[in-house]
Amino acid sequence: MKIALITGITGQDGAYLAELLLSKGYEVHGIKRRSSLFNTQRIDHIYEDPHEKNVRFKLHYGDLSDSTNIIRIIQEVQPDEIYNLGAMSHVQVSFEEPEYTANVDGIGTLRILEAVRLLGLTKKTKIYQASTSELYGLVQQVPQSETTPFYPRSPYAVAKLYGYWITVNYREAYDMFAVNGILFNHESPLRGETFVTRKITRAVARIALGLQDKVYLGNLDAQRDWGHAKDFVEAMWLILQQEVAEDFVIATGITTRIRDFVRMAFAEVGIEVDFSGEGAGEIAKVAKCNNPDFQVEIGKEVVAVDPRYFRPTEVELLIGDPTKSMTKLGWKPKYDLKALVNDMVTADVLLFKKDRLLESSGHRVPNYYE
Ligand code: NDP
Ligand code: GDR
Repeated sequence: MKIALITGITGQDGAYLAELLLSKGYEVHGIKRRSSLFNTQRIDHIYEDPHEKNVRFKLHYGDLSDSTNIIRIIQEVQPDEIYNLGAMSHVQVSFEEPEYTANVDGIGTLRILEAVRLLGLTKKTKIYQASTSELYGLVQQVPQSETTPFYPRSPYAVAKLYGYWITVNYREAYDMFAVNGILFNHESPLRGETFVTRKITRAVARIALGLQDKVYLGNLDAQRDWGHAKDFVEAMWLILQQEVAEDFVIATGITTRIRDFVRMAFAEVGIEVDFSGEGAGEIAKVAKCNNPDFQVEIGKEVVAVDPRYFRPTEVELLIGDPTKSMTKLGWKPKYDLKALVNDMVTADVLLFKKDRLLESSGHRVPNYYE
């Protein structure tokens, strides 16, 4: 039985990857942070009681800022594969926490690599580093591929740039199987609530159900190459199954503006929206409402731009070239953007029907305006 260790197992990708590896017969270990409240909602459905025998899913307390903790866990687990997904992963928040982000996302990667080296596991343990399309930053060329130069545009991206190069360096210096997956944006119903797609699908569900009036967003002109996280974790696994350690871009090859994602998400609940105005003055109003289940007034303003969500430096255009991953890995995404949006909106409508039920029976339902 292969043994995998996943950092960031409580995150979106960690949850899908853990599920995938368990289905392939792996013993899966994950590192979770101590938190004052339970933080395992995304993996509760695969949790196994540690008091039982033959448990294949095990969690360890840890943090990427703590070298001794990382060394001890890797020594105990003796993993065949490490997936380093743990990170302070929010680009805008990284402007507010630049040093912490550098420590966890940059030096955290070094801690994993160095632990494997110090423990003499360089020939046994393969390492996957969660690199990102944010490395491309300011557009140099499109579509972006494995050979496109990097120009990071946030403390997050700069920290990930260190993670990228230290992974390449350890591969070359110590002949380790250490590789980067340069993944473009990938989303799902498990996506964190403050990333733009999930913020939109949650708001669409809540507006349709009469729980919220409107949503405030930032730059609606940015373009992203969005895929489904379920497809993308499959690629992570494939990258570590190769004979040769190499870096891969994982993307769909199609890019879409934030504004069009908004349109698509509202369309899923039968609402058509019209945008007007420009920049910080842009809004969207309901033009049509074709779903008898959701009665939203025509002309109601449901989206407004708030400059607080503008970033000091923005990444305007991402569009990936997945040719290498499609040919060498045989990877092909199953979800297109329409299917992704449908999956997310459907899940959020279901989620917030629960809130509506609570509200109708007198419980206070909090507002979510992040
Ligand atoms: P999430 O934000 O959903 O999950 C991040 C995970 O990292 C969580 O489990 C979080 O724990 C954990 N974490 C945060 N800080 C630390 C720390 N100090 N020590 C240990 N663990 C920590 O991210 P995703 O699942 O979306 O992304 C996974 C990885 O892939 C990240 O590294 C991200 O930067 C990268 N990436 C993501 C892309 C995407 O589009 N999703 C695209 C390209 C790269 P907790 O739950 O306690 O907060
Ligand atoms: P990104 O994702 O920065 O690409 O990083 P995010 O969803 O946060 O932003 C995408 C684009 O949408 C614009 N935007 C807004 N973003 C947020 N969060 N909230 C808003 O209200 C809003 N309005 C407009 C942003 O300006 C941006 O242009 C994600 C993360 O998962 C990273 O960890 C990962 O590395 C990259 O994707 C690839």
